[in-house]
Amino acid sequence: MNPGAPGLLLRASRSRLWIIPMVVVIGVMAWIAFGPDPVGSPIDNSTAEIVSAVGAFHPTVEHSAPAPRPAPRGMVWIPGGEFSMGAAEPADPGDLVGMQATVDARPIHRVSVDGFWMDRTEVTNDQFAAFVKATGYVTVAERTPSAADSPGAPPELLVAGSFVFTPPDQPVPLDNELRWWTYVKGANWRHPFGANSTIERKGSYPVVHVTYEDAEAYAKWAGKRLPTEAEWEFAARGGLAGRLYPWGDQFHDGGRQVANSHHGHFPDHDAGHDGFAGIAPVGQFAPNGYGLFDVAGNVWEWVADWYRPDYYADLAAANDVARNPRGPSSSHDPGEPGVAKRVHRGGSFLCTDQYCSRYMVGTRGKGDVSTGTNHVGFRCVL
Ligand SMILES: [Ca+2]
Repeated sequence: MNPGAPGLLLRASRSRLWIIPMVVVIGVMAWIAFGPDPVGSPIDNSTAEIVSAVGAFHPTVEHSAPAPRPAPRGMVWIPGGEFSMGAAEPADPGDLVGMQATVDARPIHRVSVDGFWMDRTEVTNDQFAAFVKATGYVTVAERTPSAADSPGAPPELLVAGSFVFTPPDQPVPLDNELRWWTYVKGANWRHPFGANSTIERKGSYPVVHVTYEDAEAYAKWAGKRLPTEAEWEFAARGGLAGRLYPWGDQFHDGGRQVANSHHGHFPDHDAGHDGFAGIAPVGQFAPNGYGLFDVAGNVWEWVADWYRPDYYADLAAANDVARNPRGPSSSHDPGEPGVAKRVHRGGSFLCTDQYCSRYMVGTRGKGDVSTGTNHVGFRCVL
């Protein structure tokens, strides 16, 4: 999934929780998982060759057709158009944990998407509650994993729950995410920190602990769908081209707080300098050029594309301009082969330049489709 997000274990399905004791093995595997993608674009110490491998940004050219009417409630019109997709900065082969853009976001390539409506904010607890009330839907985290789905798992681990960020009380090495992620019995969208927690008076917070299946079910009920990765990035860039963030090139914009990220020392101390230690209600920071809130930080967002680190390279090789790309036909993460993953976008309240600066608009995350956490949510398009 995402650095600063639950890692290899969290990316592993809930059905494989029995590997929790394999901390040493997982630590080694996590190191592999966060290492340079073996299938990604080549990185060379020569500047010229780096530029060649990474590609270059060109201006965004929006479609000129006006927005259809009427506007759906809570959504904004994204005009679509042609843009440069991906991330260039920096080309650091020593970046092993995703502090910067990783090679799976390269090369920068030209993409065209049609216009669409997009939720202004991430789906909130109130919105998700309305869906559950209307349908009786039970999320994956609320279901007890079956022994059949979890071969070899000890019975005591076959309990409904989800992964919760649990900061250690002192600085820890960043080579093993199990130091700050814990599988908590009873954690789910209604109880983000476990059975004794609540979302009372948190109706405007983004819903979390949703798997891909949960997000899709909500979208279908709402008459919407999840965005493709290309739609998400076009929208998040807000009409700008080649900027590091949805608002420009500086994360700390003259002291103005721009997004909910992790301040202080990761993972043990979130100083909350942006006003929020942990998750924030939606819409607390300025929107981007298209009127979208929180496309950087707060919670990661599921998008529809399967994850492959080599997808951008394949797409660029086959198209001068890729039109409405929908992702690869199947998932493959060399760090965890065999685990079905979809792409996550936007970073979360745990992103920090000390560990995972994936609030950068062109960067990518990934997650096991059957795993939700308390920093992954979604928004819909139409
Ligand atoms: Ca924060």
